Amino acid sequence: MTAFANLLLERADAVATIRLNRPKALNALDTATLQDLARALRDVRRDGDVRAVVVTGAGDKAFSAGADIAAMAAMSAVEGHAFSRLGHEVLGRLEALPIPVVAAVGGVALGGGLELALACDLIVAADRARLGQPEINLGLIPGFGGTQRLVWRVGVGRARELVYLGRQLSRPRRSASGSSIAWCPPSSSRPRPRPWRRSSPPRRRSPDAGQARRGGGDRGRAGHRPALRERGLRRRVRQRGPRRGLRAFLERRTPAWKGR
Ligand code: DAK
Repeated sequence: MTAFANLLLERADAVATIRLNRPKALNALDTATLQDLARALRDVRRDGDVRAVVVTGAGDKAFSAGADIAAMAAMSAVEGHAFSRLGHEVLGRLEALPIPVVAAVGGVALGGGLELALACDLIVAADRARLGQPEINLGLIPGFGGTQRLVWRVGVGRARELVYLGRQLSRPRRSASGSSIAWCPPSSSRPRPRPWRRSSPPRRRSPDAGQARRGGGDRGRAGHRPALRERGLRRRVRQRGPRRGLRAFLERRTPAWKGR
């Protein structure tokens, strides 16, 4: 096992588990955590024996509650832009791994936390998990490529509900076929991150599977890289709305919005 400051990297058999390890802050993503994630991904890429990756969060409550609100509240516009850039870059590297990646979501996956899960190939969610993009409540928009990846994953209508209205996804009462999220049955408190059968673990499969998937499976969206809309993002971080929202969260009160 490798222990980074805010993250653990474990290897069992041919599966590498990347565990965000800031449970007291609900595994919120700050610059140091994103940098740790980049380091862990570099190690995974160098390890030729890894056939699958599981990304998860420490503790029972959260996969990740998103970008670190306290850290963002203290950022200048330039720092905010660099933070967003780093998030894009690291999630892009995760998405580009030539092996299947599973997000095992045991609690909340909100904001940047859901964006992290969306950069994984599969999302396996515990019964009590909640997934959403609540940035709108903070005067922000998803800043790590979620606006694009969410549309690819759940369709444009559902994505708009999540992003514009801040709605959250929880386990549907009836299992909907074709759902892009695998919900675990009510009896299971933790997600079973291994969607493969015991008789057919990743080591038993051709390593080409991941390569094939990268080459063919996602061809429909080739050329549609998540846009880091620099001017738009820079404008957002300079505006007062986000500041108001971020501060209100930290002070545990409802933000008083002004203007449109
Ligand atoms: N960041 C930092 N700390 C967080 C956090 C977060 N996102 N979420 C929770 N925490 C901390 C809390 O402050 C609290 O810390 P202490 O007070 O104990 O020190 C601790 O985690 C436990 O949280 P709660 O006491 O609130 O726990 P509850 O069970 O009552 O509530 C909750 C759990 C997940 C419902 C609640 O914590 C919550 O609503 N959290 C915020 C979720 C959220 O809004 N996520 C979105 C974050 S914004 C951009 C760049 C990036 C982004 C956007 C734009 N640009 C540059 C343009 C990304 C944005 C986001 O992801």
